[in-house]
Amino acid sequence: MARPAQLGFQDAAAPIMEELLHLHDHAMMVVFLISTFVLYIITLLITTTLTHTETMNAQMVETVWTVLPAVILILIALPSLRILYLMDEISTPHLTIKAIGHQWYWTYEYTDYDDMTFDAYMVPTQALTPGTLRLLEVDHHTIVPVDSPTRVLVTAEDVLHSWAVPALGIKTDAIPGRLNQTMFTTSRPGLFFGQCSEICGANHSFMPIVMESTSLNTFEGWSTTMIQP
Ligand SMILES: [Cu+2]
Repeated sequence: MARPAQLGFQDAAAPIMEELLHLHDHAMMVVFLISTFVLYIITLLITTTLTHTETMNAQMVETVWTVLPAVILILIALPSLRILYLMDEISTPHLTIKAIGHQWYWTYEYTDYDDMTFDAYMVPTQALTPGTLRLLEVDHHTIVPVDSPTRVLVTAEDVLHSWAVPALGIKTDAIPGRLNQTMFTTSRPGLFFGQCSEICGANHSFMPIVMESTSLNTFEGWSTTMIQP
């Protein structure tokens, strides 16, 4: 989860998120290099008396300052495209969850089971128990087995919402009449918090998402209690 005054990303809980963190660090290195270089040039310009102000031709340096930025852009674009296609890949999921956005709660359907569906409402502040998180806790966690490829089908029933869990590297629009598909595999057990990420109305801030990654045994025990008679 996010900490107060946090500057970077949350720790990755899925392989795709680790890839995204690497891309971010890679891009930031390029940014720092360019910024340092530009700062150096600016310092030179304001501390040096300029000479050769009549120069009209500089073929060599013009070639370099055209080609070099292009190469740098390609060095950022290629790893980015690689992750884009990795995120798009839906490989034989072990489990499918349908997340439906409502004003203002999420409904989850485990479509591999008959009649396994529940609503997840935020726990109001006055009903919180010690150790739970204000504005992030929900009454029903969405539980998945750890290390299992899980597919999420995201849609909405009323207005636009967005199903987002930063630690898993997921943000998918929930659109009425459309079924968006995304995929994640949790790499460790834990609670991963997210929030609706598309302004959807008065209680947009109060429809959080809690993904709980547990062992397969715990998941199976929980799923039998959740199936409606
Ligand atoms: Cu929403």
